[in-house]
Amino acid sequence: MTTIKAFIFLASGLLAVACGEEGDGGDWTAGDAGLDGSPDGRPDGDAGVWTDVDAGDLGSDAALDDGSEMIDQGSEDQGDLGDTPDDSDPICTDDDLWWIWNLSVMPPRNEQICAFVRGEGERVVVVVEQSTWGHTVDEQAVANLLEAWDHATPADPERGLYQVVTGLFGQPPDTFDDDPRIYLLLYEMEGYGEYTFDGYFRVDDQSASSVSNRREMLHINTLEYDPDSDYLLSVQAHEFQHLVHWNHDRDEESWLNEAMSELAMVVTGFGTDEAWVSSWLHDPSATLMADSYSVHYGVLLLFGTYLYERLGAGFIADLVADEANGIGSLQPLLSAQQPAIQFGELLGDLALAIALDDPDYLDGRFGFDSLELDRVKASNLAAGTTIDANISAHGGFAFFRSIEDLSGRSLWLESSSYSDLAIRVAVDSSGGTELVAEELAGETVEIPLSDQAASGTILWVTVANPTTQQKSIRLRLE
Ligand SMILES: [Ca+2]
Ligand SMILES: [Ca+2]
Ligand SMILES: [Ca+2]
Repeated sequence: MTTIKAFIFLASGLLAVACGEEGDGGDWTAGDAGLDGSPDGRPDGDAGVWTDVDAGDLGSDAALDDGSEMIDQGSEDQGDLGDTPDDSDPICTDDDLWWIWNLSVMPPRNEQICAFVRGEGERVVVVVEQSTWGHTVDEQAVANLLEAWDHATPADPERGLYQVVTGLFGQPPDTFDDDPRIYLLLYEMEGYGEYTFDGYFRVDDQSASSVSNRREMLHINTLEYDPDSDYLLSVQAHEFQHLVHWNHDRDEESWLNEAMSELAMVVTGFGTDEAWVSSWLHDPSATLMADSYSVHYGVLLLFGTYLYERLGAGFIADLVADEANGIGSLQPLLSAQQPAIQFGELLGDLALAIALDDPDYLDGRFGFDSLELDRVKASNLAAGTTIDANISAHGGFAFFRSIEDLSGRSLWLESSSYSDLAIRVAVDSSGGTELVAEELAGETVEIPLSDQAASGTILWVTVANPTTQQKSIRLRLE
């Protein structure tokens, strides 16, 4: 069994898991939906099984397998939604039925479950499925959730998850219920095949459709983790960012939206999605600007955190608020910085920051304050040997490292596309970090290294490719 943690961001349609049957996905329409899967504990590789599929009709009655089971919650019912039970085995009325996605089938099926309000805070309402109450969720867990959302996070003892997330990313919508609180619907989600899910933001709930809960809400799975565990609180911060992002920009590209949700995990302090980051550092081949079905949370967390640390909270708020998408949104905001920054430069600096993680060097742009990174996997650059490397398009990275004595040596780089690649050469020694070269030009470049020769010096060469085409580079140390 592969345990998967999944963050699901669903836009107008929905996504489905193809699980090796990607060809079958073509029957459905995804629109700009995005679904991301992440196998817990072994994040590498499996993300690719998630596939965008067409589900254009889902969310309407017509697409349901069994329309007869549906109960249309008209707006007249909304005032009664969210009952608090007054005994241990409350009667489930229509008002206590909540729409969910049954993710044990693909495409996910709209169904209803019986759930009751078990806790109300200033900014959050906790609703628990009847069969889950007393099984995987109890009063203490609900109390802990209210505390975490309303009052304190590991990052800030004075601000809860709600304030930390909205303070950085912006405000959530309040479309239907005139209630500014976020509803957490906790239940035990069945997995699909060998995959399980942690939670999702269901865009249907932000529509007026007959399968909408017409609430600002997040769906959280309590089957694998306690709802008040650091891990699931981190997931709640991640999903909450998607709800906030939805309020500002409904069609942002998955990778950028997910990078912000990963940043939400970092800034609330419950966790930093360590398994994904570690996975990427051990195999940094996944690209930054990947398609929605192949995003890698590790590199997205690094990117989102880097943006925040280098450019500040105002930049993040502006980015989420900007209706332009992807690099089309990032570049104008970067150009407005003093001095202006090119997106490619930023990726080049990020690559070296990942390699060195030295926030004390220069202005801190080559390190992370919030993260302590394992060493990224790098190709060994031995003296006298030539390395030919391809750098993937759409934000591919490559890392090279040498522990050779640099006395009398030069690094030779050869590429026909220097102006497109963002290359950084640096040494890391007991005397500290030193940037040796950046912004290289010319087809062949010699970088003399004798001045950098010192005992224990490590040479780093990092390359990032911000373009839409694969690039190649040749390296030689001699
Ligand atoms: Ca609301
Ligand atoms: Ca947009
Ligand atoms: Ca945008």
